[in-house]
Amino acid sequence: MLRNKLSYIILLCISLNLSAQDFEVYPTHWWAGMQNRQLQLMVHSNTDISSIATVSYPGVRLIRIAQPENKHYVFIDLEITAATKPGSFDIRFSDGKKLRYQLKLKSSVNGSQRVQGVHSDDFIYLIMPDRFSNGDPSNDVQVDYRDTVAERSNPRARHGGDIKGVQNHLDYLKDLGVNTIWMTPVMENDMPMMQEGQNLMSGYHGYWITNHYKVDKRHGGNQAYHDLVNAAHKKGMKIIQDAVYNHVGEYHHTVIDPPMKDWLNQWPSYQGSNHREEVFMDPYASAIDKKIMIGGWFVPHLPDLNLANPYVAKFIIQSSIWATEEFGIDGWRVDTYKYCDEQFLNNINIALKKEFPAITVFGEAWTNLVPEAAYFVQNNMNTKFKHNAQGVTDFPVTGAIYDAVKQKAQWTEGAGKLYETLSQDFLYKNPLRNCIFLDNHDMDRFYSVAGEDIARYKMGVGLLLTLRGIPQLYYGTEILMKNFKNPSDAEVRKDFPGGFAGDSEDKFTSAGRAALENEAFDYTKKLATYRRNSLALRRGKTMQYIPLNGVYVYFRYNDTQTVMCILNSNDAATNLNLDRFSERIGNRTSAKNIMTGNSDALNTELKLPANSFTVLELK
Ligand SMILES: [Ca+2]
Ligand SMILES: [Ca+2]
Repeated sequence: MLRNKLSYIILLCISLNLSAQDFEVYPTHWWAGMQNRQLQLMVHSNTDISSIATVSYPGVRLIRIAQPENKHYVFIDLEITAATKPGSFDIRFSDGKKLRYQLKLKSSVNGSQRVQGVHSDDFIYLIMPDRFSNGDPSNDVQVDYRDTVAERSNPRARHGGDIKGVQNHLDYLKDLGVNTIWMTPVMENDMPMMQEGQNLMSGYHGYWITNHYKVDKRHGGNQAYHDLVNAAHKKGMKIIQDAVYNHVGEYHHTVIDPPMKDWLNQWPSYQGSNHREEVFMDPYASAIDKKIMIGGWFVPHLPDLNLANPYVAKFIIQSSIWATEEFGIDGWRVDTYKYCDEQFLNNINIALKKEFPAITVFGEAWTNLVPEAAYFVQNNMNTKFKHNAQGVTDFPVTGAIYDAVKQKAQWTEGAGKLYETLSQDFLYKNPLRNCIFLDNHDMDRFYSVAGEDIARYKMGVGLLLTLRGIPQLYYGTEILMKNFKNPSDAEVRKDFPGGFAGDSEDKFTSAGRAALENEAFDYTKKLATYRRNSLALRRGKTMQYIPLNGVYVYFRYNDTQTVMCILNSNDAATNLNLDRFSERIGNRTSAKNIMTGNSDALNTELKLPANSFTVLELK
């Protein structure tokens, strides 16, 4: 009797296993009409899957089925011809199981109303959604996730901010002069809180991705992301998605049940990356150092993807194409760029560009040296490997801005450093495609770097909005949020005051801001607004002059507009003789000060306030 009952239960389980719900398939759906006719499906089940299958749908051809060591998986290569119509079809396996798959209609407005690319015309605002604004308190805790802590008093836990909170403040951002939003990764991070040093830390920052096809439910899920992207596009704004190709969270589904032995970069015992980008361009580098740079893990709980494995590469490439088409995002920022297999990086950029000709990509390559930053983008250097990314996060310029703001301009100190750094731009194919910034979620906040000195803060913001490149502001910098990363990153990732119910202050409104905060906000807004209407600042050429007597001068100009930018790093007011700049001033006789609005005749001398940044449009 007992035996019969058991076999009944087993039979029931088997019949349940025959249902389609037992499969997970990645990409979760696809589109008819894609440029690349090939699609590789990764099908996963909790039981073994047959490696024999058939597909019957007009225009869809099954090219190949491959089964890796782990029989829970098959990889199915399909060809989807140009004539294929949107619809659904079954993939039928020889053991009777079947899988329903959907081809949707591809958007016809990519490149115009969505997937537009992000350029030097734009002004990016970087947001950590968990810390910006809580638009939906009901999603703060998800009981089916591994981390159910939402606790604003804990700097290392989730605080409950979400995508709806970002959408609620689009008008605030637009008013500030921002037109592009980059959020730290929004995809699912279903990880428990992890031990980092002495503390338990959550994946509130988003960089521990566990599913590339689901937006984290605490951020509002896929629907909230759709809503934000669509609302932003309606307001003429753009969205950058933050990608992580290098690693996944330890509870990613392909780590819990790996498709094959070499899905991850494996070592006999734990091997961390050496974090030394020199290994790529160093003529004296050893092979083992390079192998450890690429194949070593970022930290122990972030398994390193073997991007040289064609199945892994395809999985990541298709997930990036999927997110671009599904949500209509306008550009990508790629985390930990320099830790990835180099050929993979070029391949994914080519694949994205083929599908979305207007898409733009900039990678995070944290280095203080221009040749190293230039190495990871299209450049003019004679290197063995040529990268094809359009832009890079321009850390060398950030470091030079810090010097220019904090020190008096000398030979290589202060603005001398900035002058020297920009002189290296000949290494880039197009430095205007670099993302330039004063701070980000991994750095000390700029107002603290500037010594909490509003004059030096304005010098920094002035440089940010007038130098070549795509300027990026970190949330809260416009309202003087401050702190060093001491004792941890959490200090520079505090909640935006007013973003959460019950906040005692609301700094999204001028009434809620202190006078000095309004001064900072208004300064940023005024210059951003001017920049938005100035082709010379957005796309113009640059001419810089050797810093002299503590004053650094550069021009941004095109055929119709000349903007003169002057950084005075002296602690006293300074007179600047203009004779030296006649090459660029030419026959222009008046100057409009962008910040004061005053227009004056251009005399032979300018009076510069102490520690100041002056922007003049010459007529
Ligand atoms: Ca929430
Ligand atoms: Ca790696």
